[in-house]
Amino acid sequence: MNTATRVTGFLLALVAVFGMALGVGKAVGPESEPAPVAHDSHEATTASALKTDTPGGLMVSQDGYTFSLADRQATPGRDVGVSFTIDGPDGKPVTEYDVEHEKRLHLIAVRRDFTGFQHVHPELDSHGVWSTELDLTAGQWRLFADFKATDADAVTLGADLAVDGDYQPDTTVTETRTAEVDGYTVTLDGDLKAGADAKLTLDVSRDGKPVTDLQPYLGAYGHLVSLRGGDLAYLHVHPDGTPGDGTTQPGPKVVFYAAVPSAGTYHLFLDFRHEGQVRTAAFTVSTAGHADAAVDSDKADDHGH
Ligand SMILES: [Cu+2]
Repeated sequence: MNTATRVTGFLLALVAVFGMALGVGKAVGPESEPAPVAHDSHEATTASALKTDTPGGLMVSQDGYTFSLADRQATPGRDVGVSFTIDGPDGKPVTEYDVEHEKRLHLIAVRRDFTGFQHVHPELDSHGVWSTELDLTAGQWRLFADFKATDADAVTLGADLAVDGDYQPDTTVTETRTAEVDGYTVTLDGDLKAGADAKLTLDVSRDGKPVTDLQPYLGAYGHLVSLRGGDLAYLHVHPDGTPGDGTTQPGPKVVFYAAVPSAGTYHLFLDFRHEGQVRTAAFTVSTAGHADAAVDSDKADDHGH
């Protein structure tokens, strides 16, 4: 049972007790007419007060759309064929999508222990079947389909893919603010804040020299995917500023404003493009203060390091 469910249950119990108290008050009062039943309105108020936006990627089905993998199991390999459909409210595969960030669907694959990450753009056939190839190692993988069906809201659905073989999960969680990839060094500056926008500055250099000619990738100088430690809640963040807007520089710094949903540890993956190739830099950062701090951005500020 998750915290929200527990809290809801507790509040509903309170409402029930409160309702009974009202009933008792009425019963022993001067007028012995039946107590009005107020449960429904109380419950409705309580439920709406508790409703929070669920982060993306936690559900396989949402708003009538279902992420349906052709196979939930795969064998490891460099070019493993993966296909799936997004089934719509009528139960049939969706064939009409809106283009977002230059693509109709973004597929992110991450091994659940964060040791593998890929961001690919599958091909859609006329029957609504998406196909791509992934580089998969043995282990439990989470696939995220980030898309907007035509005439519907954008949504990110998540589905698990089990990849055969023995593997040792990497359970170490180490704060990582400097990433090395193919001779590039990317540093991350800024602190995440629970429930509030935090400015994150990513700085790209190669051989100690700042990279000042980043290339637009999918309409931006970088794409940042944030996955929450523990459940892989998904957040896709775009940089502040657009290539060609007259003020946004092509590096070495790329600025993002990210609002993570709760206190905790987050795994961040930056996709950037330089000299025609897209690379991914991976970071691990916790919200300011302690990872188990209350979900309260003011308190998180007080604990800042
Ligand atoms: Cu994409």
